[in-house]
Amino acid sequence: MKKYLRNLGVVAGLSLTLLVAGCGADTTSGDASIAEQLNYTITGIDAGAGIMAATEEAIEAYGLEGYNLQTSSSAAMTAALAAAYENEEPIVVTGWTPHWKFAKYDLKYLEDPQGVFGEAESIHTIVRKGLETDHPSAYQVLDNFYWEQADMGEIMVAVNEGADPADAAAEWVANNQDKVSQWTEGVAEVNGDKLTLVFVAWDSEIASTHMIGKVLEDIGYDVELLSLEAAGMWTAVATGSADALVAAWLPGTHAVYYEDYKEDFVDLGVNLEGAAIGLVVPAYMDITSIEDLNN
Ligand code: PBE
Repeated sequence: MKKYLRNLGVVAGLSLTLLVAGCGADTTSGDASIAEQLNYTITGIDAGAGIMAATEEAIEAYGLEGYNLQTSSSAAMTAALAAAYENEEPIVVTGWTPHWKFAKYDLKYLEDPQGVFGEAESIHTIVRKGLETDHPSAYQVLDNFYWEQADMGEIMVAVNEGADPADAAAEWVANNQDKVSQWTEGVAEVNGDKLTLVFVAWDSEIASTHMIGKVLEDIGYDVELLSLEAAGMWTAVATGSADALVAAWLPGTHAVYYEDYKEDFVDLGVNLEGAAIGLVVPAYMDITSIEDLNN
């Protein structure tokens, strides 16, 4: 009987500890290290994204070996961010700009003193060889396409608020005929020629691909938008099974894909400037640098 009581005491003590540990999963907790608070987890996205390879490099470079980079998807990452943010819980995600999350939440990039995530990036338009001869109108529009972060942001925010990407893109095109007409000016209309645009379901690329697809439709193309993994997207254009992508993050994020295929596509240059990738945390977290993840 005595022994039984003692065991009960141990169990009660244990559950109390568990309870306390459970409560400790927020940033105000006293003793848990940053790594413990984060459960040694970096919330990632799809495996083929350049930012995932960069994060693996960062784990190595900053000695974060205990951490696990979780592979998921853009949608799962933003869902995890939303849930943590709502409860002011610690979280670190693979993040990038442009992205609607910075408009919706108060977030910060962790400093990257070793420069693993590189400097500012540009997003390029890449087309298959032969597109200029086969579909000169599409080639010209894709070559002319250039917009600003705020433009892409309008579509991304609308989609995040529940709009269908095609509807949000069409609305942006309707409201921005001054810009769109600069891309289409003097371009001959076509009559139902088929075009395939490939992209990855990253929020930024969902926005840009639907937008340019709508512009091409408006000059008469029959446009198919195909969502693939990152490697598949690059392969499709390099092998000519797709016509174009507007989702090439350079010079860093997609360097591996670019190098692999650089003889096999045409780079039409920048369509958006000032993009960036890195590790992102809510502003309420009391850390400033990737190095602090070791604390
Ligand atoms: N991203 C968005 C991609 C490129 C566009 C940053 C998630 C990547 O990491 O490959």
